[in-house]
Amino acid sequence: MFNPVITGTGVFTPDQIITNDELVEAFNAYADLMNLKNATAITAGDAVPIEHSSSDFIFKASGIEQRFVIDKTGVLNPEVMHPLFPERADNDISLMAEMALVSCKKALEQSGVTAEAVDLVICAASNMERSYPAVAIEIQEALGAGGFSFDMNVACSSATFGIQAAADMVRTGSVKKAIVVNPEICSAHLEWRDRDCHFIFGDVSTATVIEREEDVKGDYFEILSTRCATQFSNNIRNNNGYLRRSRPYGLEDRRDMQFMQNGRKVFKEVLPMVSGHILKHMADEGVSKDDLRRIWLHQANKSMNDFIGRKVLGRTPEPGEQPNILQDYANTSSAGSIIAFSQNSADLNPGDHGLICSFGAGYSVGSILVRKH
Ligand code: CO8
Repeated sequence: MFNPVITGTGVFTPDQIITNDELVEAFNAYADLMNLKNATAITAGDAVPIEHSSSDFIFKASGIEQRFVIDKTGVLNPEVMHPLFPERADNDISLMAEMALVSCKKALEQSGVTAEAVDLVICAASNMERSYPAVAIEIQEALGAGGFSFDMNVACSSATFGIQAAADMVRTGSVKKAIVVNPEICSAHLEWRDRDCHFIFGDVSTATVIEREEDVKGDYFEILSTRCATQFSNNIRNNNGYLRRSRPYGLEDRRDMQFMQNGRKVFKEVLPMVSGHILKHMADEGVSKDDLRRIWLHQANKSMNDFIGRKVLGRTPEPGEQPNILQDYANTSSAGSIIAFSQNSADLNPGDHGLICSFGAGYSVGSILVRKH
């Protein structure tokens, strides 16, 4: 058996930003356009007008101030309301692999590992841009890595579930150096025309290098323990899939072909599940709240994170104990807790404990207990 450790992380951030004000302006223009189009039906009481969105609501309800996206022109065009990506030939690198590559190279550079030495690539994300061949295998090829690769989807928990899978394989010796990469193009499966959720997501890619402790020379985090749990729920769902052509609705632009959620229920049901999961994980590993120097949580909602932080620590977390990045990135699905970890872990001292935790659709929750070496 070998001790699995994290030696590097990398973040690819798109260069386009949509602020809440820009987003709301575009949404409200879309709402006005649709209400004008449906004026007769609205007046007759056969249709309800689309209500305006508001930056104040978005910030108060979520803590989000802006999001990074691959393409803002389509999203902000009231006649389009989704990103527009140029088509790529099968021989060109795919969009997910292109983003993934940037984050992988940064993570490898931090860990001092060459791409050729990697013998496992897991592409763990909320959606894959195609069914097969696996995006992970394309990333492996583009990186020049060896070994084997596969795709994995556990929605927002994909990164932690991927890290558990990689850590277990490093521990048992079936692989030596793994990279878990999370290219999240959330803008393509968000319904930008729905004011209840149009502000929630952004695009990003994160990557984490996991290897054997005995092979490492620089700084690293020991992976002390990992834990994953799932419990079926329809409260976060997307019905798009390969059976679509065989259904009566075919290519119809139906609401359930994009991200859907019952946000209030998610909020209420996921909070006890996550805080209970973390407390049990810590208790089983003999790590007390006073041992925990930092918590890197999934980045969906500031109030949710504040609540979990208070439950886990038994008090309001001090600034920096539970860093949020959602104000800048919004919810980036599985990548959120890894961005928080990547950007807020360099200052930890040897012996300090921390916990990475993600949660979301499924429901799913994954936690990784780490110790700075
Ligand atoms: N502007 C103004 N008013 C609004 C807006 C808006 N944009 N949206 C809603 N309102 C109104 C509502 O109509 C409602 O009005 P009323 O009280 O008159 O009925 C009022 O504001 C309050 O609305 P809500 O009750 O919906 O507001 P909440 O306070 O519950 O906040 C949130 C909404 C922010 C969505 C909150 O419920 C939340 O964060 N819930 C948890 C969400 C969560 O964590 N989800 C996890 C999903 S991520 C995941 O698992 C990955 C999935 C795969 C990735 C998909 C990528 C696209």
